[in-house]
This record gives sequence, structure tokens and C-alpha cells, in this order.
Amino acid sequence: MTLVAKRREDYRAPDFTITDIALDFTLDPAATRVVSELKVQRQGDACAPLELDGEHLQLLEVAIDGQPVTDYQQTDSGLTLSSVPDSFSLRIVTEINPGENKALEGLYLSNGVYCTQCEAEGFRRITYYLDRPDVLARFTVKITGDKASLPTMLANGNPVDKGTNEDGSHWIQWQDPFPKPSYLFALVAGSFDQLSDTFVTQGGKTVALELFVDKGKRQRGVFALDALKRSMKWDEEVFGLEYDLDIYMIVAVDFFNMGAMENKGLNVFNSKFVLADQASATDEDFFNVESVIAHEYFHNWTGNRVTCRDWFQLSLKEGLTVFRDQQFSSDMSSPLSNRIKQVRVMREHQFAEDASAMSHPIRPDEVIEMNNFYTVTVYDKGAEVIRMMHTLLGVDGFRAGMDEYFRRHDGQAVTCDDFVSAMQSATDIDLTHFSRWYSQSGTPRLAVKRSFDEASEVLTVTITQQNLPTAEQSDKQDLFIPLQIEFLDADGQHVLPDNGMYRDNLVIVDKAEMTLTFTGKGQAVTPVALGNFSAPVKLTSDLTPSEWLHAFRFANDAFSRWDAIQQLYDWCIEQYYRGAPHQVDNTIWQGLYQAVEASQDNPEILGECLVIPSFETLCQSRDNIDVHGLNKARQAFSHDLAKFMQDLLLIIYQTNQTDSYAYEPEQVSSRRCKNVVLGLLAELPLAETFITEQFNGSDNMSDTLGALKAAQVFDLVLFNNLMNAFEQRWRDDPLVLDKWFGLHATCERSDILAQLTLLRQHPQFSQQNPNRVRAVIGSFAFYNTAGFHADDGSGYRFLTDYLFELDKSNPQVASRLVTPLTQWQHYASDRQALMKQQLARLLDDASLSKDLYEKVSKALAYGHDS
Ligand code: B3K
Ligand code: ZN
Repeated sequence: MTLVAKRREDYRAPDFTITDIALDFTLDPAATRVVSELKVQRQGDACAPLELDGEHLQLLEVAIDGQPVTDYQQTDSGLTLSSVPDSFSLRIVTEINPGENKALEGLYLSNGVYCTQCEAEGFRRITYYLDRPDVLARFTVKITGDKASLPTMLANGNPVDKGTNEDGSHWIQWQDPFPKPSYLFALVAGSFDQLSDTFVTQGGKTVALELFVDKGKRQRGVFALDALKRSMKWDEEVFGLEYDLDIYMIVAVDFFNMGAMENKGLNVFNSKFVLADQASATDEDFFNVESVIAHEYFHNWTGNRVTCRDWFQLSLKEGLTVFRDQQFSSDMSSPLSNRIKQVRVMREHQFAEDASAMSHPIRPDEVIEMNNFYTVTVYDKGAEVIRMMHTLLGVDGFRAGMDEYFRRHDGQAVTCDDFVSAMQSATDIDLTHFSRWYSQSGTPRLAVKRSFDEASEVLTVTITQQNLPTAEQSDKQDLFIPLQIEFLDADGQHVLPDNGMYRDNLVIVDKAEMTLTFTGKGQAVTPVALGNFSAPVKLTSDLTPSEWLHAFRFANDAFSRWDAIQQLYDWCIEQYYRGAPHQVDNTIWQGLYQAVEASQDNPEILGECLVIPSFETLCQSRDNIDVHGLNKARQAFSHDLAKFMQDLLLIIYQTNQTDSYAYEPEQVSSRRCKNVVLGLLAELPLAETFITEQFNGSDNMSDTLGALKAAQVFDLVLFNNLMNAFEQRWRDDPLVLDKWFGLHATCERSDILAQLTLLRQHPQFSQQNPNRVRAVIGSFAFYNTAGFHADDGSGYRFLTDYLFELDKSNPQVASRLVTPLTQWQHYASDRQALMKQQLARLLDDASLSKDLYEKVSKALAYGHDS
């Protein structure tokens, strides 16, 4: 198979635009009829044919200005009309089969609910159209459907008319006054429970808020609706942005490929990110609901009002909107735990992507399947790039830049360059060099090293940046890196260098090397760099274990204090990994003990500091990895840490008990701290009683899950007992049971493949449901280190066999799940060979989807030509 990639530099404005579209749906599971009436206008080349996108459509009728047309060319991917007037109306009638649509793209029917997912290029599965984000049209949508089974029928905008037909069906008409690209179109029809509320904007307009959930789940929607109101208020207060329609609707569905979708006025959500209550949702679930609700709401301005010119610009809306939802979450709870969460995603997943065959800049240059580019790079690294601008411009400068962006581009489809240019107008700082972050892929490496000259008593701190070639980009340039840094003397006092500071605690590393000097301060100056993770880089330094502890004690930046302990853990695990655990001597154990002891009055930082870096994070600073060696080193270190701190951990466990559950920051920190500690105590025999008692006495899902996770570490018998009890309690609630599926799939046991086979046969498992597939297969491939990486390659084979099946129905989800197999670069070569063997099996399949083909072929080609 050879598929041609689309390239960013080949962008051409469309020859035609569509100003208005009237859609008329007659819903039927196997034969939904779609009538589309378009107002088309030529805006380019006078002879250009009209080339419409369309896939999996049955074409029934084409007419131009009322006259039937037959001289068109139809292919698998579209419809071409060769000679058309400059301005005309076009009527197209198609038939589609939502019941058979298992890819969950376009219009599909699942669990009796019709729903759409059009981003990025799913609208072309509904009707022939100019399915690209730079064509903005006004949409009117009429939906006709069975009244009994589809009492609710929704589309974007405001309802303008409705009626009943003689055959018992009913119809409704929706109108969206805001011109929009096709990817923001949405239709939902089904039978739901409804929650209603209102929000009065700062301009005094009353907006109706409607939330639709599965029958019987009304109570679980209350938190999401509240979160929506908090988001609306926050965007007014922080960015001055108000909602623009009279109604805002959110529908929760069970079958959804990703988290949620920001369709204009009608968000569609994976029910996982809407439904939450004390009994069924963890604190993390509550957090995610609030953050995804906010994210989709914030898209109304950053994404919908100002959209992308082409899909290469995706980070324009995603990076910016992730940054906005991160700021919101941080304001709703606490900046530190939020920042740590964000950095974990970067270090575990984004760094891995940057180092893999799929590396790409936040604004990619080449794409085969756009759905493959909704990545941690475009989203999370994209948000880090926005954050760096925020750091450079300051709060007021950033706001002024945003105001200017909306002033210039409201109602337009624009580029990342347009965004930077609006930001530029708000500041004296030249962003030209900075904007390389948009075009360069890879994780920059920063090194901070010291040297001391005895004669002159000058301590020199050298900061170097190195940008190594990535899979798709060999030439690299130096970047403009804001590095937050503080310097401590031997007493823990802050000192400043003679030169080089750009601002308080900030240096700009914009070339390969820079030096800072300290005169007369002796050589005991500890640089504590990358405060607040001020740039998405990998940092190395020459700090010693005792200096990390010194940094933890005295640094001002809370993130740096947490990071100091993480770096120290990394160093300790490295000693175990090298077979020299005794290097972690008593001074270090004591130092760690004291650090923990001294933090007891701050459960937030305490809890986070007691989390040992994940296996995935440890991989990002190592090569040629012996997977089991590293995994065992990590486990052995956790065990020894727990043993050394046992008495202290028990005290922390007891003091962080919370009564009467509430989802609020203080309680969340305490519960987190308590459950992290329980996870460590699970290394020790005394933990059994604590685990069992917590499980039996729990009145909320965080504590229940905390106990189950600890049991998974403790021992298989206890784990199985508690898991059986959990299954009994939640067997009829697939969303909750996903947690159970995930725990089974991540259990490091020798018969894991047999377990996975059993899970697949479980009555609640369904290969059609992405949440189930992710809970079982995704948890195994991403997080079961021992099982997935079994030495005989059986884990890799298991995943591959599964992907063959899944790819036939849902390529998008299959392509997400192949990721761990494509990220072979950090492992030892015999393991790489086993992984590539399975990738080669996939590539051999002539019917492989575009989605998998792109990732698999890149993963196999990587490293061959260099
Ligand atoms: N914009 C959607 C993602 C669409 C993914 C298409 N494969 C959700 C979001 O980022 O808000
Ligand atoms: Zn988004």
C-alpha cells in the first residue's frame, strides 16, 4: 500500500465556497436519507471543477439550480462536477447506514442513540461537501424521526420550528446563525434524561443550559452542569469572553472515540467525562469532568469563533484551549497539583512521542490520516508553547494579545502564524525566534553544569541546549527557551549571578551555550532549574543527592521542590538498576525521611512527593533499556522506601483520613496523600488490614479504588477477593466496571494473557465500545509493563492480533492502541526486534487502514535510513 501524505506547504485556498447549507435528515437505522441544499459560490479559478468530498455514501440525486445533473464523476472519496456556474444552488440526496457505522465517525447509531462525530473529516460520511475547515457556511438542519424512540432530536444553534407527521414521526428544525466549518456540525437523536439550568452572561443575556444523559443517570449529571457554569463565568472574568447563542447543549453518549467534541452549541461527550457522583466517580474523574467540560466550552471562542485554516494548524485551537482549561483547573483547585499532573503527561507520553517515529512539530508538516495527529504533541506540548508565551508576555500582555487575536480574526479560519502575530502586537519582545517552537519537533535537552576557578573564586554555571535530530527532521536549530531558575547557597539563601538574568528567576537560553558567573560566593551554589516546568525540555544537571534534598528544603518554587525529589528518586532507582543499591546510603534514606517528615502539614506536596516516577517516565532519560531490570529496580526501590519510612507512612495514613466526602481541594489532597501512602504500604505485610478495612468502609470511589490498587500490589489472593466483591456491586454499570477491567489488565501476573481472554468474554465487554477496549486492551498495552513486554514477545503478539480485528471496525481506536508498539526506541535491541516483528505483520496486511498504516510504516522505517 502506498498512501500519499498531504503537506502543509501545499495549502491552496478553495476554488469554491459554500455560504449556506440546508440539511434534511430522515432517520432510519439502515437507510437514513440526507437531503443537502447548498448555496455555492466560485471564489477562485474560473474553470475549476467543483470537487466535493464524500465517503461511504449512496448517491441518489444531484441537481443544480433545480435541474437534475448526471454528468458528474463519482469516486470512493468524492464527487466532481466539471462545469458549474459561478454561483448556484446544489441539491444532493444521499443515503447512509448509521447502524452499520462502527468506526463512530460521521452519523452512527449506538444503543438506540443517533449521534455524529465530524472532526476532522467525518462530515464527508454524511453528505458530499467541501469538508475542510476554511469553508464556513450557515447551517439549517431539519430532522425527522420516530417520535416514540427518538423524543429528543438536536442539532446546532437554536430550535426554530417543529411538527408531527401523520405517520407518527415528528420533525424539528434547527438554525445556527454563526457560519461554521463542517467539522462543527452535530446531530443527536434519542431518548434521554434531561437536566436544565440557565446562565446569565455578564452582558445580561440568559442562556438556557441543557444536559442530556442516559435514562436513570440524571443525578450523575449535576456536577457537570455546575462545572459548565463555572467555566462560563471564568471565561468572562479571565478573558472577557461571553457565550453567543441562546442555548448550550451537552449530550453524553456511551460510544465515543475520544473524550468530547465542541460542536457549535451542541457538545457531544463521552459519558465518562460527564457522569460523576461520590459513589461511582473518583476525585480524578470529577477533575476530568470539570476540565473536559471547560475545554469544550472554551473552544466556543478558541476553535469555533476563530477556527483553523487547515488541519496542520490544529494546535491553534487545541494547544490554546488546553492551556486555557489548564489555567481554569488550576484556579478551581490548586496550581501545584495541576502543574505536576500536566508535567507527568509531558514526561510520560509527549517525550516518548517526540522520541519516536511519530515525532512531529506542534504544527505538523505532513499528514496521511489527520485523526493520527490529535496527539500529546499538538495538544499538550502545544499548550506548553502557549504557556511559554504567557510567561514571556506576562498576564496582562497575554490578555492584550488574546484581545487583539479576537479583534482581528473573529469569524475567520486562520493559522498559527496569525496567532503569534497577534501576540506579537501586544509585546516588545520579538517572537520571531520563539516561533520556531511551531516548526521544530523533538525535546530539547538542557544541561546545567558548574565549574569553579580556585584562583579567581569564580563559579561558572554553563547552560547548554542541544536539539537532536528526530525521525522526520534531521536539521535542528537552537530554540528560544525561557528557563526559570533559582540559586541557593550552602545555607539555603538565594543568591544571584553577576550576569545573565533576564528577569527575576528567569534566563533565556536562546543559543547553544550560555554562562552565568558568581564571584565570591564560593563553590557551594546550587542551581535549581526548570521552575514550574517553564519549558518542555529534558533537563540534566550536576546536582548531587544531598543537593536535591537541599533544593527540596530551600527552593521557593513548589514545582521545583517536588521535582527535586523526583530527580533524587530517579537517581536512586538508577543505582538499583545498575546493581548497586547500596549507593543509596543511609544519609540519603534519612534525608528522604526528613523531607517527608517535614512536609506532614502539607498533604498536597507530601502526596505528590511520595509518588515514585512511573516506569514510562524513567524510560525517557534512558536508552538500551532492560525493561524487566528497570521495572524491578523501580519496584525494589519502592519496597525499600516503604520499609524505611513505615512508621511515618502509618502516621500519614492515619492523619489523612477524611470524613463525609466532598469533592473540594483540601479533601482531594488528603485522600490522594492517603491513597499514595497505602500504595507504598502495600509493599509490606502489615498492609492487609488497612487495605481490607479501607475497601469495606469506603463511601466513595477514590478510596475504593485506592484500596484495589494497593491490593494489586499486595498480593493476588486479596486482590481477587476484593475485585470479585467490586464486580458484584458494579456489574450493571459498564462505566464503573471499566475501572475493574483496567485493574485486571494492569495486574502483573504470569497468566495475564489468559486473564485478558476472559475479560474479553465478560458480558459487559464489547469490542464496539471504545471505553471498554481502552480499559482492557489499552490498559494492558500502555501500563502492564511486565505483561506487555514479556520476553517471549507474547504481549506484543496479543496486541497485534487484537489490532487486526479492531482495525476492521474502528481504525481510529486501533491506531491509538498501536502506540506502545511503535515506541520501541528506548529498549534493548532484542526487544526492538520482537516489537518490529509484530509491526511487520501488521504492515503485511493489504487491508490495513490509513490510520494504522501511517503509524506502523513510520515505526518500521525509523532508524533504517539514518
Ligand atoms: N476537537 C475534539 C477532538 C476531535 C478528534 C477527532 N479525531 C475534542 C477536543 O479537543 O476538544
Ligand atoms: Zn480540544
